Amino acid sequence: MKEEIAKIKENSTTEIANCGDIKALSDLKVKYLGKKGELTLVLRGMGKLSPEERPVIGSLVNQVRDELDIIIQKKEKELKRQELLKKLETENIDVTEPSKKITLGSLHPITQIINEVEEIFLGMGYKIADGPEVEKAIYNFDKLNTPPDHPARDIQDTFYITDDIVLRSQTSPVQARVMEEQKPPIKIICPGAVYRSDSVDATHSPVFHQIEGLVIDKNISMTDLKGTLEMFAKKCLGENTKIRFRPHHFPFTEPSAEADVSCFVCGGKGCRVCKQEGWIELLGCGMVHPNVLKNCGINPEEYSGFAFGFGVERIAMAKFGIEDMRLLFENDARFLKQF
Ligand code: 2NM
Repeated sequence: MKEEIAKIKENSTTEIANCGDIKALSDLKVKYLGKKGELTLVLRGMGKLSPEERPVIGSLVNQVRDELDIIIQKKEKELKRQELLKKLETENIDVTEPSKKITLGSLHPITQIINEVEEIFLGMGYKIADGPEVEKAIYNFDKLNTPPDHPARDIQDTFYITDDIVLRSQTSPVQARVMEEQKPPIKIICPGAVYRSDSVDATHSPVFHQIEGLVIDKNISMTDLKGTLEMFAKKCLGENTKIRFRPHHFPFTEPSAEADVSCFVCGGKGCRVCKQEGWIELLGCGMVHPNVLKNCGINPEEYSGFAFGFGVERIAMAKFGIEDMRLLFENDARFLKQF
């Protein structure tokens, strides 16, 4: 049996020494030291030995096992080192080679304006609300005091999904939903995409973006509206900006107005951006119509409020000096990266 063990030791030592890769080495480990390995089999055969021989052979096997373990570990280290050296030789990197250019994107001008307006109103204590773009006609129109015979509801002007579901033509349905769900005081702005059946040209697109605002509380008056919008205009367009209000009509507000701001390019003298007017139309606004409050579950005897809305594309075009709205939707990176 001693010879058998010596043979195993000799063979395994040679095989390990000649072994060329990690996988083969691990196979050898199993072959000699594994559960069914050659050394283990020797131990199993010890039953045949005399009681005197057993401990002698047992300790010899253990000694060989320990030796093999050490040889294998050494070999493993050596093979790993060789592998690394080979890698370093074949996979070397030329650190002086010019790298691929990483181009960093930028926020779309529309997103930039929305973010900026959100910051201004968050600073005045407003919350941001949103809602579905595919909306019930009742929220888009009826609750907002826009009756079935109103021209805005014509299929020429609005995209209908079914008779009573539309692509929202304004973000005010979000405000109607908030009025129904929450008790005043309410101070929100609603940014988002809206849809109108318009043909594409330099100033129109069937999808564009709006930001609408709504404030409802006790004793809200037109002075709150004017002060808020003046503050907003100054923060958005510069501290020297002046604002003026002209009477207008909207179905959901009474009284209603449009607001112009002094041209932020020429300061009011007249230039290309304001088309020599000195003023630029900024937004529509008004005191929320009592019917709208009633339709949304708010008592107009107890509460009043103001609302306003504007198109984000128009503001972006004026602010960035973009003359054709289509450029904002074509998403040509060469155009967009200028802003
Ligand atoms: C505008 C102009 C004037 C408006 C009204 C409402 C609501 F929900 F309270 F009735 N939301 N937004 C409003 C008022 C929007 O956009 C030009």
